[in-house]
Amino acid sequence: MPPEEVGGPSVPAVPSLEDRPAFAELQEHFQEVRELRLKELFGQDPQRGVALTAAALGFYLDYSKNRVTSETMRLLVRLAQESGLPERIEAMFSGARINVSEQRSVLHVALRAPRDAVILVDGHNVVPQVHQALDQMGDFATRVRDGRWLGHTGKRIRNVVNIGIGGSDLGPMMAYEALRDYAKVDLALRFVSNIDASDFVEATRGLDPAETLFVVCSKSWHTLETLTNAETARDWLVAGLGGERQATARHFVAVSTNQEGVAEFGIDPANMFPFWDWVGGRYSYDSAIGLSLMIAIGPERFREMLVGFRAMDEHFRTAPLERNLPVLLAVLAVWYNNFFGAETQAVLPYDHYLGRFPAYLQQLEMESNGKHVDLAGRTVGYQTGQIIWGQPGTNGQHAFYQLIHQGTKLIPCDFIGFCEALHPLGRHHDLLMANLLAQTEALAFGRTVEELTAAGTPEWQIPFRVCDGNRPTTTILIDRLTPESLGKLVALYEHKAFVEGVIWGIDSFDQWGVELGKLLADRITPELESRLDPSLEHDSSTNELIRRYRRLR
Ligand code: G6Q
Repeated sequence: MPPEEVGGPSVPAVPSLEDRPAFAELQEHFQEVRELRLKELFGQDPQRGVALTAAALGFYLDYSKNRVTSETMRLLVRLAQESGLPERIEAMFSGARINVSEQRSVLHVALRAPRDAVILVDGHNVVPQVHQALDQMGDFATRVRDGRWLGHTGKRIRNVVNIGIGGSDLGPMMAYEALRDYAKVDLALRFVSNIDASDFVEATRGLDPAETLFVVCSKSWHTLETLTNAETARDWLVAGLGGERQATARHFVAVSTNQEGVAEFGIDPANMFPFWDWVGGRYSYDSAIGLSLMIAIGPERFREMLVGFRAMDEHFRTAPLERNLPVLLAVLAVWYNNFFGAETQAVLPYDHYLGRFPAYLQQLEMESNGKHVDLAGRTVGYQTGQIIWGQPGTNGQHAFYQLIHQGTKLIPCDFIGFCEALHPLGRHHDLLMANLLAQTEALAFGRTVEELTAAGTPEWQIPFRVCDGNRPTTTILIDRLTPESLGKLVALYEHKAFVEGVIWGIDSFDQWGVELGKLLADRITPELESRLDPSLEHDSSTNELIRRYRRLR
């Protein structure tokens, strides 16, 4: 048992993963089912495709094409139960400091709580400040959209450039792409994140500074990339507006928890939008970090998105574990990760607007659950964290699906599709969805020697063309891509990552590895920039690379 105290908040007294009774049962059960084939499972139970499904909030989750039986699901849900999941869900929703290594509450759910909800952090209800910030954002976004907020020279704002990185970039960018069809057409939204100047140059290429608003997003206001890009943006703007430094007042707003830092940079605190240390960066795009998105889609649509988030929060908090969508996705992930030894999972949205969704999930899952110690700080003896990757269908089919169909690796896939088309042009949507369905069918059932022979395939070619099948997939069918359904979808995966973390017994809400990366470059930068040859004390490889770069820069 982990100790009750880790020098900070208490950690739940739950046995380590491998010591939970359901884990041992699952290990035995795995030996019985590992060789089972989906074809047989479907053959034995003609209702399987109806039985192994769950539906809620307009989402239909079909997990029947996974290498599981009802017994597997029962044991996996029991494992979640034995991990203390119900208590941990309550702990998160009620503001307990479940981010143990940073001793913080984890309250992205408060960002979408209704106005009259009460969520206490240190005895203080945080919901009113959430709504105050939303109102402030709504007021500002409306003024930019309807032209009451003008640039320094009196021109209307036509371009919004979001400057931020990681959690302060991926969320708003993904959601803007996802909801582009709902965005104001005469307002362009662009994103700058990389320290590489090419990013800034391309994002601002062709823009008129007099019509451009920069939204600088940084929770800490200490992030090298964001502050460097913000300074470059300020220089670009001042130069473009005839050197008038005071011009920045109408062209820069900030989103941060660090008021002092923002003021020091020269942004009027009146143009600063707050969020709080109980919101993790990768869980923050429904806070003020979504300001640029709100400017693009409008406050009403943004609130619809929050309604979607909230509906999934409620579902997650109240639905029985065996019908709880985030729980089902999470236990399946644990099944493949910890029993089949799968290292990666593909997420394949069949919607072009969700092009950035896999990249967004990559951070959500990999930063949350890429951890090697449990809540008590002890090294874990099992795999955590999945590698998430993917591309929207059908493009991926013509690229990497080959390896999923016929390669040697097991890659469970989530297929995400929408029943109603946003653009009902010709046959496009039916063709798109036919591809989604066909892929899940092909991955599950493959193509056998007999089928190939019957189709007249030359015998010598058959081994190359056989598709084994038995490749697991989960299909998520959603009515339509709207702000509300996007909110539900994101919350679904947020809570999935949380459940996995609870089962693995890790802190899904810190990111010390990212912090280390932030420190390291600070030491090398002066060595690259120094006019005199610096004395280098790195390893021989790093020393030589620095010397070569200095010679050629
Ligand atoms: C997210 C991470 C990380 C963070 C960025 C930007 O959960 O903490 O991706 O969002 O490093 O940090 P700032 O918002 O503080 O600039």
